[in-house]
Amino acid sequence: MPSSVRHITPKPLSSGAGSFLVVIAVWIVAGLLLPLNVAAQTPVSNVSIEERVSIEERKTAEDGHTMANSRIVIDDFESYEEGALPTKWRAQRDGRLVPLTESFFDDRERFDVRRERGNGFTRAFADGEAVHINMDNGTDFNWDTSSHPVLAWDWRAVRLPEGSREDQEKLNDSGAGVYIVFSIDGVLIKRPKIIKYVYSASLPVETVVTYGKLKVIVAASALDGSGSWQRVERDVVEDYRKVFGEDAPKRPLRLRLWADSDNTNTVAIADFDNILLLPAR
Ligand SMILES: [Ca+2]
Ligand SMILES: [Ca+2]
Repeated sequence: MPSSVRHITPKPLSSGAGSFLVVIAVWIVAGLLLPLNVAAQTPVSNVSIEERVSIEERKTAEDGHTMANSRIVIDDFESYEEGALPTKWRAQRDGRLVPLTESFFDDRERFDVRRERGNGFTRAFADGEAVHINMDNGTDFNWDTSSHPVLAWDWRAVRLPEGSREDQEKLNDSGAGVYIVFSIDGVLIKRPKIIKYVYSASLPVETVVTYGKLKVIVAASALDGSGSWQRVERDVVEDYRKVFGEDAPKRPLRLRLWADSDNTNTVAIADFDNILLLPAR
């Protein structure tokens, strides 16, 4: 800024010459500042609206691309203290999900978080009971089967319900289950379409058992052993087409981890970890 501007001394407004000098000073200062303002805005105003839209579109496309190509961790059970309840998940009451609290559990049914060699996981325990924890798609996690058709998880059958068989209603218990509610159809009578992946005590892997719109798919079997961790990856879009004969909904409604031993009145203990959504293979 030229030094002449700084040295202007305002005079009382009552003086005609003073008023004139003030007007001149304001005019000079405004004239000098205006280019500074314009300069300060230049980086923004030089980018046209079209260019800005194009930058935003590119950014969004890149984000979408990254999302579509990366795995989504629903829960790896690392964020909880040992012995805590896995509270990212919720209990179901009257069909709705509500916060998971101790009031849902007792000495015959429980889900809690354990640690082994530093790794956190959740353990389901059911003594003559059925127990589950749930997440709703869109609220608790975000699942689009068109970008992420594969649901993966690790599980370990510590104790499977003795004598259970998913293909006989009276013996229908599964020591471990991963259950997806895809849709609920019907106005008066609600009919959910469900796939329940189970760790069966008795049936071979890939067995499918139908209970109306509930399809049970054996994803692991005690026939192949139990007691150690197993990784399961299921293309649910492919499985859905196989069991329902149609395209899977893009947005399943609910995900559930499950253990039951109520029909055989025995004990089931199962561990779950690394619940993931994977992009198309
Ligand atoms: Ca873990
Ligand atoms: Ca049962």
